Amino acid sequence: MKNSLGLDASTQSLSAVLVDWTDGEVLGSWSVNFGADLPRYNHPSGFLPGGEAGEVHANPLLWLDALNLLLDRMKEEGVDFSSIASVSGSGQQHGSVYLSGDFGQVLSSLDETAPLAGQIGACLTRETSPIWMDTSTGPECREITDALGGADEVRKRSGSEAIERFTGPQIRRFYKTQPKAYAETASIHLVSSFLASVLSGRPAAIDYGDGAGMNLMNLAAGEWDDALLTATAPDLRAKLPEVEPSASVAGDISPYFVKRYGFSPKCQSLLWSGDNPCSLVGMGASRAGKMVISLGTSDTLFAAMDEPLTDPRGFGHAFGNPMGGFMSLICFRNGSLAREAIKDEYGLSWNDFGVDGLSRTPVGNDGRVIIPFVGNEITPRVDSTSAQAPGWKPTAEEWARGIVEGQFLNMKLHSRWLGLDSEGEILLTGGASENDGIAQVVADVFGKPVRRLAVSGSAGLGAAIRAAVATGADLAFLEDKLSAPADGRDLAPVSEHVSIYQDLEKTFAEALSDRFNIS
Ligand code: ADP
Ligand code: XUL
Repeated sequence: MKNSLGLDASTQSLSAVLVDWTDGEVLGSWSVNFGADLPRYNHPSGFLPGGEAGEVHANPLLWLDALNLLLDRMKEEGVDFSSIASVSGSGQQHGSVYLSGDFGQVLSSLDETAPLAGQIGACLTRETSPIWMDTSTGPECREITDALGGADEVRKRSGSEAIERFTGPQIRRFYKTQPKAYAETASIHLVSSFLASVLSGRPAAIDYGDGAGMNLMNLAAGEWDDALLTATAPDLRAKLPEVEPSASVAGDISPYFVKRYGFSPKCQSLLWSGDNPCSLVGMGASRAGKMVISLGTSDTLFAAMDEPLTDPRGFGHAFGNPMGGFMSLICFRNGSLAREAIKDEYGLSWNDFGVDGLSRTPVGNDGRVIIPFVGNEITPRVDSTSAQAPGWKPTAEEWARGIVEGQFLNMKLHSRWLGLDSEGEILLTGGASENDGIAQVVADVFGKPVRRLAVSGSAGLGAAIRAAVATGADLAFLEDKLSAPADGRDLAPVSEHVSIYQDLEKTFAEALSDRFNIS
């Protein structure tokens, strides 16, 4: 057995990448899109539309049906599951799944002739899962902060201030709004540990990478933090899985997958981690010194760190690095979905955001900026219902340029605390990184060369690499082979554009401050 499988349960899709770790080759990749492939769930962008008061939820049964569908498709294509020595995964961060005391028993006696959702569904004590886009927990964040004696204390312990989308505040809101269902909940999993449990046939631990995105783990100790647990909800310790290093094996793969798909009973099922921590590994950036920007549903910027540096302004985070040490993470909620909203509203295509499309407008839109928050933003934390072009009526083409420029000016402004200015280059990944026009704006705004990898799907790849390393493969060899930049796809910053954006950063900061009274 010389292969490892990486699964990526992201916001909009579930993907798989199969890697041969002796040769360092990708053997294939597969994907199920939640909106297009499972329309009966009515999750066109991976979550239930129409949530109120900032709520954004998804149905966890969708993720289980997607897992069956993905593996069914791979089987139909003749994938030899018995060649897989180890499997791990990457989950969208912060989302939580609420389960009854039957979960363990149900997992250990799954009937391989039936889909997972029908069997595990009976264990849910909360029908839907709040996901990372949920901004409904402002009051709960304030309560947790007050109980700890201030934002600095929460940040010192957990690596982040109390954050709306983080799991702890979400759990508190559930406890406050549905106390009976909370009391009936025996265990609370992250998306990552929920799916790791399903694959292992027993409840799995939460790893340091994803566990740090809960406002419940003490980052320095790598353990649940009693003061944070107490401030969040009663009896919470008993409802949480253990927290363990990311490289831990959860167990042999569940007999369900052995019998239904032909996995070897010896296949090792590893803990999963969050999508950003896995992407750090997949991008070959798990050692300090490389900065990654991911343009997925959210836009994120992250880098490995030896020490857990925290953001004094409270927007960025310190998480566990799955390969040891820590990582920084800044997340922008208005990522791909904001670009898509502008594309749809102004009748544009992705080509209009490409090199040719953007060449129809001057770099920097003649010194004018767009505030790119189509919906609520988390970095900075502002409520907004539409993007803004202060004092100006942009054309459709100016909107395309302005939204992208605004997004990366905002990203640059809010990543200064990391002190990464001297880092040599940016590693770019995620769906929108394929677009050369958008990637060039990244290079020009940051004034750094941009490199993209030959393999797409860095989170799934990172999960496959983590699984391979846990069964003896060499990390440096795999990074060298699998996380190699694609030939001819590097982009250099254009110096005239760099100086335009240096000036525009100030204009953008002023526009933000005028509109929202923040810097
Ligand atoms: P996630 O992993 O968060 O589910 P992906 O990294 O797969 O997301 O990125 C999906 C997004 O990529 C889509 O929502 C879409 O907006 C964006 N995308 C895909 N192709 C392009 C393109 N050519 N130009 C810009 N954005 C694109
Ligand atoms: C990170 C975050 C998102 C999700 C979904 O803090 O909220 O990036 O992990 O990708």
